[in-house]
Amino acid sequence: MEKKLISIIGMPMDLGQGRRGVDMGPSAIRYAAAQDELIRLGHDVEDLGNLPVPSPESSIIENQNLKYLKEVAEACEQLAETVSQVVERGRFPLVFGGDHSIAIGTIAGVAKHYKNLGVIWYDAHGDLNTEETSPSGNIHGMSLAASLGVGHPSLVQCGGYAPKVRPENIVLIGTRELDPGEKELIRQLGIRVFTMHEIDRLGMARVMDEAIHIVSKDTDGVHLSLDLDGLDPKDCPGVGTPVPGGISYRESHLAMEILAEANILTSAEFVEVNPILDQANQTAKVAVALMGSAFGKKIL
Ligand code: NNH
Ligand code: MN
Ligand code: MN
Ligand code: MN
Repeated sequence: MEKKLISIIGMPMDLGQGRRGVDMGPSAIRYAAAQDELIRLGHDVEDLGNLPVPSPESSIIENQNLKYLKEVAEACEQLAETVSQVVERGRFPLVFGGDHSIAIGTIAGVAKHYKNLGVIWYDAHGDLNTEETSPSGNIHGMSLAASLGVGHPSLVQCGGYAPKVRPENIVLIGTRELDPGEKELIRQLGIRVFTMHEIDRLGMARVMDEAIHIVSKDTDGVHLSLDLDGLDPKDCPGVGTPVPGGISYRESHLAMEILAEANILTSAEFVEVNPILDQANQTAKVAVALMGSAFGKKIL
């Protein structure tokens, strides 16, 4: 892989979901030596530090169906601005979460630089809820819907424009838990979903080949949004909403290696690492290992 100019941005967000600790995700990923790993692979890496995100103690829930809406929306606006500046400087935005609500900001910052952005949503969940369909009111379960232009205006309009992505340019990988409203939206929009069933049946190599075909057809950029709960909880215990029967460590490395070979990524985020729920920072270490593969690390 050619040398990439990478800018790390930390987003210590935990307002988009219900459990404390995911705000320490960026520190945990840094502690697992993300920057060193990328530098070892020959890339130019700068770390822009963390953006300020309010804590739950200094915030109030005004709407149980859209918890911390104002705070999440404001923080995502800031992230969008920072990410956009990184792209303008010709660099690759690499965002460390934080819960998955931050994807609203990352994608808002990236998508305005592309005519058609492809998105790979690597996750146990669809994150395709709205305030009407969400069982929890947690915004981390709404971030892909918002990027598609579906949901509350404060989220949908992040960055001042909408939608960010078209349904035909996104793929979900590793899906195994969808709420009824999410299934309906998937059917309505015709989104391609590679559930665990497809991964078991076709194998990860074929799934990635098909996924890459979809996200790179008629697109000029591809964003990887990797929720660590897409992996099996045995490999990644440090996540807020673990779902058994997930993508294995090896399958995930293969997926990242195939992405590196295709060389299509223009931005990425690694989210939902919760060191409080983790075992000896294992989940952050997996995140860094996968980053290595996505950025060109080979065994031989
Ligand atoms: N679908 C559930 C919700 O919307 C859970 C979402 N949790 C996630 N998403 N971790 O990736 O509340
Ligand atoms: Mn998610
Ligand atoms: Mn998830
Ligand atoms: Mn397309």
